[in-house]
Amino acid sequence: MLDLRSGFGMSSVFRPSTTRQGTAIGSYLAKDEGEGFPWLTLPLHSHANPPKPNAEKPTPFEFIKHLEGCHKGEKVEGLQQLKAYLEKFGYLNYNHSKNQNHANDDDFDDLLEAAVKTYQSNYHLKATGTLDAKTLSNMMKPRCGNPDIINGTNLMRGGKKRPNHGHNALHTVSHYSFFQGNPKWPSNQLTYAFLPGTNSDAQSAVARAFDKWAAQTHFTFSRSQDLGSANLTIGFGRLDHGDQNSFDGPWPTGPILAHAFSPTDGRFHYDADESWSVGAVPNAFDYETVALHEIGHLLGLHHSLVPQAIMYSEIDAGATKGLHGDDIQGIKALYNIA
Ligand SMILES: [Ca+2]
Ligand SMILES: [Zn+2]
Ligand SMILES: [Zn+2]
Repeated sequence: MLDLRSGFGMSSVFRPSTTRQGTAIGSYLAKDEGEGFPWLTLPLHSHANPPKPNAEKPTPFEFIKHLEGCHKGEKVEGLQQLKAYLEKFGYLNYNHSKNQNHANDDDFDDLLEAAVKTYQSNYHLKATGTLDAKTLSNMMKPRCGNPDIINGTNLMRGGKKRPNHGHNALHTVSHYSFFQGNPKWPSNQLTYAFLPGTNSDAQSAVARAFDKWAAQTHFTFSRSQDLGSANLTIGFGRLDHGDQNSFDGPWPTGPILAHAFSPTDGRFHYDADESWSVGAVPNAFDYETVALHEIGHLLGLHHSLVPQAIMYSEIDAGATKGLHGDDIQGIKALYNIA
């Protein structure tokens, strides 16, 4: 396990496999209330019933295969894992519902249908509530581990009201978002440091990503050797790495690539199990592209609805991406920069 800097008051004890809303990656939530995201550590075989953690090698979203065409009223093996997926990213929360007992079963109920519709809206898919092929394939895409919805607030706001007009109609519209409560940094001079074991390719890429954000904002970022005092810390983690937001092994089995905490927490972790690259390399993920996204979180941006924005939650393999007008508008709005 990665040796994270000390002094967070974090616990890495095993958490039971209950999920709840409020697992959002945000300083005020993750430190005190966050619980592990258990679904990704479970075997995803749809035939594993009941699931036996670590009993089998996970396969890439095996449960997805059984779900195409599923809709409300059906009971299909694998829906339980789908619920866990949607719960992890904030779309579903049975805890405050009278249907609480449906959290761990394969019933396609009203709550699940509503969650699927919201997910479809956020990703510019037809909001039918039915698990069509496009919806399922979108769920298999590599993405950031931060949830899209925190405590029931759809951070990718506007998604519900936005019909799918195709890609061209969207790129001029701003759809950036902030963390709940709009947390931000009181200082514009931030320091960053790397956790032990961070390779030089990653360090260089992260430095370039900081330069790109600095060029578009009022921030300056300077490298520090002192992990204890740095505002921002960057490193790698694998599976449960002590911050109660476990990674999930390599894509495509584990679609989460990285995550970062909201201001003023400052932590940004790459999933050590992924294939990383400098630049666009097939089936690998570009350090700098992912760093640009996660630094956006460190500064206070949440996910954007604009697919071209760096703050869009999905990050393609074998591709690079830069800052987009939507990202710049977002950071300027958060910090009131003219
Ligand atoms: Ca992963
Ligand atoms: Zn993200
Ligand atoms: Zn982490």
